[in-house]
Amino acid sequence: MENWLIKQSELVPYRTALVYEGKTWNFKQLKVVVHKTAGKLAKFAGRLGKRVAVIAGNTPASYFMVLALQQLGVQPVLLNCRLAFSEVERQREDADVSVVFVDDVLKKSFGGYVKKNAHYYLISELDAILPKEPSIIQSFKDEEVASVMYTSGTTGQPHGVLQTFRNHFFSAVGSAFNLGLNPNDQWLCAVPIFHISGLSIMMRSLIYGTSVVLVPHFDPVKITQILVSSPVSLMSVVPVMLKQLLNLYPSEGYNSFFRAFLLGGAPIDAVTLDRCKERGINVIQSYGLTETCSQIVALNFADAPSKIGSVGKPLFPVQVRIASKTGEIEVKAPNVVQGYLNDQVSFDDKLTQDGWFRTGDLGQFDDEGFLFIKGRKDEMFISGGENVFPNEIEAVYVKAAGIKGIAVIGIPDKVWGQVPYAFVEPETDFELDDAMLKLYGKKHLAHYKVPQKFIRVDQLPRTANGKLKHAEIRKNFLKNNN
Ligand code: S0N
Ligand code: MG
Ligand code: MG
Repeated sequence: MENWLIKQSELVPYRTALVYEGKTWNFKQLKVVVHKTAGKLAKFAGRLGKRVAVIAGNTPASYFMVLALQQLGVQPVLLNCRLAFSEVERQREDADVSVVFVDDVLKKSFGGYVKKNAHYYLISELDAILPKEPSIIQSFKDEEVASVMYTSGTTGQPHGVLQTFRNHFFSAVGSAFNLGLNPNDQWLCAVPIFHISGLSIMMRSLIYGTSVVLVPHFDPVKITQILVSSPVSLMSVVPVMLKQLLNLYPSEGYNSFFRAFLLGGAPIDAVTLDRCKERGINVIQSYGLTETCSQIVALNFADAPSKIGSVGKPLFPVQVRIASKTGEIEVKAPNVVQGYLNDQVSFDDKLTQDGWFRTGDLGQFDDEGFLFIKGRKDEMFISGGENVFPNEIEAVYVKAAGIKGIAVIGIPDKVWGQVPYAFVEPETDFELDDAMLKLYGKKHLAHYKVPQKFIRVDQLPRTANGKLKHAEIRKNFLKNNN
């Protein structure tokens, strides 16, 4: 494939590529600024290695950095800015990365680490460097890794998902065949660019030659202003975002080019969707994973109003199957990644004998072929669009003083969808203090993983071979608290 950035700078040089807080870059300017960043990276020459990590904010600086690395044939590893430093370090080491760029907007959380650690740099440290002529790759190879993102699982540590240029390309194709493509489309990106929800907006922009409107933070008031006054046509959201935007929906509606919200990341309630329908707001529900480079199933404009609750039909390049009436969703598609970094065994474990990827999500097709999500095979739950794996939290807490056993459960929450609660078996005669337990969690885990409540129990229910019975704990808790 052509180098997408160079190609668009030739095909549509004067079309807007990026809008950020009143500034715009067309594709020609985007190429210039990205290649300049690539030229500055020459200073790190030998040290860049195969992969470079970016703790990205939703800013042009992070965006240019990700593209610059791709232009140099270096794999950008996008790290979640909400992670605790120990989590970041684990992923950095796993990815064998010796240079980490931290967006300056994250100075508050990471500034101290940048000072203390030789591997870490603020992106602004490049400002003073005079760029050299960068050695830009002329074509994107199908199987070359374009981005790496970490996802947790039910066993072991988070895995680096290896997303190739071909994966991104077919993901973009599937979305375009469904939503249609307008050369004047402007896609608002308020979801993090370190998630595939955000990065896929960037990759689509490069593949389609359309604009990204990037915002630094999810501020519903500011975003509503943008949706009213700028020609934004699409916006990706998770449920918590859509609900807040809906509460601010203005009587005059959004700008006349607005086409739809692309909703993904977590299931949403029917009441919210009904409220959108009453107001004539198009919501395209979708379903996708980091391992599928974003959506694989989505509704279309015609069916969305009548198929509330469904995530739609498999997109054009995608095959989905479910073995029984309600069962695990399995997928085969050119946008399914080929592996996890350093752990092909775990990835291959997720493939069926005939090569379909097992998602861990449960689903059901209706008679017309629309998919409905029916839960999870494991204990994973979603908080504000972030996947949370209880085993990861439990593994951190069993190391804490005074904790003999711990089970973490996703409990329904009005704002976030679900949040973690911990059921704790204290060591005998040990006084556990909630504030200390929270502090301990915040030191080792991203804040959204830290249990909101710690409930003492005498004994956690376990199977004969010692496995925690999460379902039983959840059932009992909900029964006693409803
Ligand atoms: C919802 C967001 C924006 C909330 O973050 P916000 O408002 O920036 O919070 P802060 O001001 O930083 O913090 C305030 C307090 O709130 C806590 N907090 C923040 N986030 C969460 C959370 N998720 N759960 C629980 N608590 C949270 C903070 O910890 C803080 O508390 P203290 O002070 O105690 O620290 C933010 O969470 C967000 O951006 N969420 C969305 C993430 C996302 O994009 N997920 C999608 C991941 N899935 C995929 O990428 C695959 C699907 C996909 O590709 C897709 C998804 C959606 C749409 C389209 C697609 C597609 O297919 O293209
Ligand atoms: Mg440093
Ligand atoms: Mg212990």
